[in-house]
Amino acid sequence: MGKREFVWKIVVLGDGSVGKTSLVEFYTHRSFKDFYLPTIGANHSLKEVDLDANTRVKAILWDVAGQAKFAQIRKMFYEKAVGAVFVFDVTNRKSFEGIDAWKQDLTDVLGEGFPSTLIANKIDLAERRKVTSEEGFEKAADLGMLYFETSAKQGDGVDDAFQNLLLLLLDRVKW
Ligand code: G3D
Ligand code: MG
Repeated sequence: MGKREFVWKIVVLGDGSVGKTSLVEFYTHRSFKDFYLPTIGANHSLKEVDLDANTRVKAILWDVAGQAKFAQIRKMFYEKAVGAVFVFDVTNRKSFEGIDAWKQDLTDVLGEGFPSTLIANKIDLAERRKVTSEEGFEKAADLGMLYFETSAKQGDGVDDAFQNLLLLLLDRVKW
């Protein structure tokens, strides 16, 4: 059997400053920068992963700008995505409460049923935490998402979060 290769577009959504760019940067380049210019428009980064001996995935991660205020621009950004990563910051309750609206925004364009992951980021800031693991987990269950907790700064949980989404996507194409 020959090797098969998939190219998947995955969008990374969430409020400004929750760590979207940092997560993508860590996952694709193993680096963390303390200072980022706010994303303008969208960044996209490529990650190539062998999910099994016969399966290579090229994941193109689109990291939306928090300031993408225009529905028409967001729609272009979402088009042809096969999966989504929703991110909130555990020290910012408002970013957690905003997740439903991000999900709805994407659903309006893609329809229901796309595989997605909820990421609770910045767990290194434990003393400033405003959202519990239970709340995060419950939200993910309600919205039909996987759930992972990460620190893009320390790298904790980042690979797991993305890898499990890719495996879920692979499951979909098998059937
Ligand atoms: P965004 O792309 O969602 O807007 P960024 O978010 O990736 O630009 O990150 C926003 C800020 O949060 C950055 O700091 C970044 O360094 C910080 N950050 C991202 N992830 C983590 C994390 O896991 N832990 C901690 N402690 N900080 C994180 P600045 O200072 O540039 O605003
Ligand atoms: Mg950004």
